[in-house]
Amino acid sequence: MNIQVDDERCGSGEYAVSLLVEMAPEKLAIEERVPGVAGKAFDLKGWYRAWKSTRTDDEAAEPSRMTVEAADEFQADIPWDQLDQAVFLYEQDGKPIQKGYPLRLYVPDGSSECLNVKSIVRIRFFYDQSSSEATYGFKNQISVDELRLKK
Ligand SMILES: Nc1nc2c(c(=O)[nH]1)N[C@H]1C(S)=C(S)[C@@H](COP(=O)(O)O)O[C@H]1N2
Ligand SMILES: [Mo]
Repeated sequence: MNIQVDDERCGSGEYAVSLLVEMAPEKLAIEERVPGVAGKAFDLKGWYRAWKSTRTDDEAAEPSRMTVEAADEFQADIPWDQLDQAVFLYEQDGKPIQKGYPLRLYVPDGSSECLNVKSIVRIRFFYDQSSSEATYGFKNQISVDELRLKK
């Protein structure tokens, strides 16, 4: 299963988890960031900067937030400054993760454990003026604003 990556300024791509792992400069035991959880993870911001460096010369510009979307349509929208310790869990007991396959986010500095999104299929980076609060929930719960737009 591939993961779709979209960056508002640097375009899009689709990657196997193994390729994301290969790109990531910092792999670690997830216990180092999330005590009590076992397995291998890679650092989000390190991976993101490595990915971005292949696509733009403007590496200084950092996103304001990241959203992740799951196979079950759960999603989370997280301000960039909550993501310094964030990791993606990709392997447990030498195998792809079973709970949360193919990729699970953990946000140790995040405002809620609900942000630890399982079964990620899409990762998006935005640069707009965002709220400083993280949000999460199921995609098909349409907001009032969206209903207004659709009439
Ligand atoms: N894909 C997906 N990820 C998800 C959820 C979900 O419903 N779907 N629930 C979130 C919520 S609300 C919590 S509290 C945690 C629960 O993690 P656990 O299953 O490891 O206890 O997963 C989060 N990640
Ligand atoms: Mo939750």
